[in-house]
Amino acid sequence: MKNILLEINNGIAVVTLNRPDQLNALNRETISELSGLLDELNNNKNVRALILTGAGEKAFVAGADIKEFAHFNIEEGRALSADGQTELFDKLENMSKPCIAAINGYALGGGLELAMACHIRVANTIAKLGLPEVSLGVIPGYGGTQRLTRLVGMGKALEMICTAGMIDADEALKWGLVNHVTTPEELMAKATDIATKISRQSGAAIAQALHAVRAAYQANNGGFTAEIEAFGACFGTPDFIEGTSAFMERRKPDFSNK
Ligand code: DAK
Repeated sequence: MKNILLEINNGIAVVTLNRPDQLNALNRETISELSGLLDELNNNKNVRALILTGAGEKAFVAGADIKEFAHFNIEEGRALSADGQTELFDKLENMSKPCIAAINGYALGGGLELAMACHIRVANTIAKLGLPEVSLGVIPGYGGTQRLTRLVGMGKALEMICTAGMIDADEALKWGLVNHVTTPEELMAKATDIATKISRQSGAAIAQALHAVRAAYQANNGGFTAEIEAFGACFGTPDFIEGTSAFMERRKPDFSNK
């Protein structure tokens, strides 16, 4: 794998997204590598729990790779959102082993969506979490509108999504978006501690527990389809072209609101 590091110790797989010079932004290649790795780890009987984290000091994952998707049209946007959701984000949520996001810095856009598809989240004190997609003329397209709403409720979800703002780790703890906050030095130890406790329990029972808890939300899964359609529609707007161009040109966007 080019963009992912893997270490397995005592039944715990530590998966590190490794594009630190791009703040571990998720490009197609990384999504595809991670998708294949999840299949392998889910089938590996020696692995009992996973920890996902980002390489470097600054970021967990700073989002989907804006440079890669800036030129997509409506159809490509819609298709990619649908593929990404099934290929990676749903797959992660549907794993039969608990996945812990160790959020070691920015978790933005697709990065926060990745953390929210994990089952448990631990953040360090420098973490910043947000869904800034509307600042680019697009909306969260990897399940973020659904998973954030489930985790923190509609009011807080709409505030985060519509302001494109970021919150720090302590605020995320108050919102219920993360389970624990640690110092940067203690982050992996805390995640490992949780994973170790998991690894001492019955794996068969844990797989069933994951299945049962997920079922609490499956009665009304139509929101994911609505998100894909709305996400695709954004790719045809002048605001999307302006938002992504402004990011790449390192300037503030001047939206026409069309
Ligand atoms: N994509 C691509 N490159 C990124 C990136 C991103 N999301 N975030 C950072 N980088 C790159 C920067 O361009 C820069 O690269 P070079 O210019 O050095 O080559 C490098 O990482 C370091 O970033 P900065 O120089 O900007 O570092 P700062 O400390 O000054 O700022 C920052 C850190 C996190 C505040 C800033 O980098 C930032 O605002 N990044 C963008 C955050 C963002 O808006 N993320 C949300 C992206 S939207 C999709 C489905 C879903 C989505 C997209 C598509 N499809 C189905 C197609 C979801 C969309 C998103 O995630």
